[in-house]
Amino acid sequence: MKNKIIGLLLVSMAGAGWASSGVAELKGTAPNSQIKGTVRLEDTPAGLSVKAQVVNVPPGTHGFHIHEYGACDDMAKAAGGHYNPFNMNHGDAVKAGIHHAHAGDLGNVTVDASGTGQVSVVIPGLTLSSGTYTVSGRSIVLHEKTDDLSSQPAGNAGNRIACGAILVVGSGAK
Ligand SMILES: [Cu+2]
Ligand SMILES: [Zn+2]
Repeated sequence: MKNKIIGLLLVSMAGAGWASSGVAELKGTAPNSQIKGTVRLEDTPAGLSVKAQVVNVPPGTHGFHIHEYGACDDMAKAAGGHYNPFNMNHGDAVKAGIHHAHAGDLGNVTVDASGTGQVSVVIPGLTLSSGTYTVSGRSIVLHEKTDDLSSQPAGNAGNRIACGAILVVGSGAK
């Protein structure tokens, strides 16, 4: 009986895939920056869930993307461009999907008068670390200005004010 239950458990885990979770700790890119943030990433049946909380950010809307490389040196220029596995134009991956925008085009984070902001999006077709279009080892970048979701090549969002590499912190059945 016990073996049968374990067998069923293994079968159901294999069917669901190995859900995994990750985090990117955002840090301000300027030497004296107080900007901080935490981005939690999780594989869900609907796609990659990305939930961010930021503090000490100037009020307003700020472009928010997955960039290609997990490096934040040189004011986050080391992060490269927006993650773009399908060679698309810049846009809105949340609304249009990863086949009609850069896959890393997560939109904007709205920051209130206290300097705090949060955003929660799900991107179908991306995963944290299993499959083809994975984001672990890439980075999350917060920008100075609003991403207009249409200007090329990056939404006219200005400088990269915070950045953090995406790390896998947990995996397995939940
Ligand atoms: Cu960006
Ligand atoms: Zn883009």
